[in-house]
Amino acid sequence: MTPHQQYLKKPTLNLIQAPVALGQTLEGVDEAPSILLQNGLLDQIRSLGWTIGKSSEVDPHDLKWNSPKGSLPAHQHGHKIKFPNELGDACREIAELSSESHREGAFTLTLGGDHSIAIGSIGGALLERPDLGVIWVDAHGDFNTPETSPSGNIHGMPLSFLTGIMQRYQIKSFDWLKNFLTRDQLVLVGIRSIDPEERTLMKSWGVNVFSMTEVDRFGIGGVMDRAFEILFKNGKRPIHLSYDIDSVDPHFAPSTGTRVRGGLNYREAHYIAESASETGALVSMDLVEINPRLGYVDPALRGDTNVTVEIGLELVGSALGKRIY
Ligand SMILES: [Mn+2]
Repeated sequence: MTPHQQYLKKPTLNLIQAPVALGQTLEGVDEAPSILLQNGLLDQIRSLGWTIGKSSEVDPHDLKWNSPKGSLPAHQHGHKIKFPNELGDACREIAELSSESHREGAFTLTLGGDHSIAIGSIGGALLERPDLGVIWVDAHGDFNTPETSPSGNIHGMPLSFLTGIMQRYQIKSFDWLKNFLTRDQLVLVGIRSIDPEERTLMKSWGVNVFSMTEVDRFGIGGVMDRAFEILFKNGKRPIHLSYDIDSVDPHFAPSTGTRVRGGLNYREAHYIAESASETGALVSMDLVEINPRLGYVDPALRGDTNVTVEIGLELVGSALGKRIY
């Protein structure tokens, strides 16, 4: 069986490894791409009928906290934002690979790293596909700005970059971002932790949020039906799935940096990826925030790493066409 998604020119998948950790403060999230590969990611993708095209790795050289550029946490405009220069450069590199892959008409899979990498993968995709719809699966809002963020960590800000809200801070290292998401291009699913001022910003921008409360109320099927109603309101469009593993309940995905209880259960997590694939419009995916190191520190937690890597691999499989029946 050959996989078919209507906006792709061929059943080929290009892989972007983005071992980026500077968007947050815990070591290890940069190790996820290689661990996913060691655990059979490519064989699984091939077994679903895809051909592996180009595999690229973003240079992790400058992406450590003691980076040779010596960029200490940068505080711009009197507000908090950490490592904007390093992350702007890394995301530009990811964006170039992503836009090239979208132009080629292949499926684009980007492995983080922390969620800051989505500024690159989606920002690059938007250069080729300005009408891209995005399903953002997350425990958090990811809508912070240097003014609303308690930490200054960019992994909590990617949607402010991608919606253009961040333009007013004139962060030069991100000036390659050209196209931005509008309200009807973005839905958030699985949300359960939002910073107070971030919430105000999200409400004023008018983002479509399906929090865990809506998952309880409508079931995950009802939530995804409503999500696609919004994204396809004016007809079909290509879809990107940005999957933060912290959306999944820590019981099923413990090895991640910012765990929040009350998340997606195992089947809900899969249904999101399956339903995105079933639209026939899925063109790209991010898988981010798996931190294998959080399972290494304590040998007793070794099993945590294994189950988290495993569910990450399975979610990619579901997005690429794996079905129960
Ligand atoms: Mn996130």
